[in-house]
Amino acid sequence: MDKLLPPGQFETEKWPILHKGDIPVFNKTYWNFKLFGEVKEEKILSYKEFMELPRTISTVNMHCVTTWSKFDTTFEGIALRELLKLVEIDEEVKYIKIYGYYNGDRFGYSANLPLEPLLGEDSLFVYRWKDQHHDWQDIDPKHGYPLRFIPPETFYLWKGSKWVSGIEFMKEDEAGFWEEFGYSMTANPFKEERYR
Ligand SMILES: Nc1nc2c(c(=O)[nH]1)N[C@H]1C(S)=C(S)[C@@H](COP(=O)(O)O)O[C@H]1N2
Ligand SMILES: [Mo]
Repeated sequence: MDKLLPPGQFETEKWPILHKGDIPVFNKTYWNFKLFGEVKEEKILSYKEFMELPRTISTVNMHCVTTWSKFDTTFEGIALRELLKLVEIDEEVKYIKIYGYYNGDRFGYSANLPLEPLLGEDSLFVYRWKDQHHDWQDIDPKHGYPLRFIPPETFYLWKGSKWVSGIEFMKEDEAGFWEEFGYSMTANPFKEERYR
């Protein structure tokens, strides 16, 4: 993976922890993931169904808007494009919102993203990772276990919802949790799109 530091960022080998609210308790029996919005039929996946989807391993760089960047973390997860095979989305869908927990509210956190750049191997719902200093291990609950999204490195890491609960498919772009507070809708670290 290229190690190109976006403007205003510094490299760290640690993996800092950043979120608002409590870390939710994972319950395999009740956990589910909802695909909804501009779809012909909504779909709800159990934990088992989600984890049976084809898996992808990819190495990515993470850029946090608080200025740290962590290069070359290898993740195992399920690519977003696998989920697109499970619903019939309206052809005018251009954006999505990826939801996650915020203080006990399953849909309390969200981040909006354009759909088209998320069709590659670097858009993953992840549960396992390794890097230069760590062997394969489950993602810690602090980082979003059982499942969190990691966006391509052309988006700041706040677009990577932890403790994910679903995807909403949208025709128009709509602000998520941090975007409502003035953070960028597009959030490209290489263009330093921090705020709007
Ligand atoms: N559910 C949820 N996901 C979240 C957040 C949050 O507050 N709640 N914070 C985001 C922010 S601002 C960042 S920078 C990354 C940090 O991920 P990390 O703690 O694994 O480094 O998670 C993102 N995902
Ligand atoms: Mo962040």
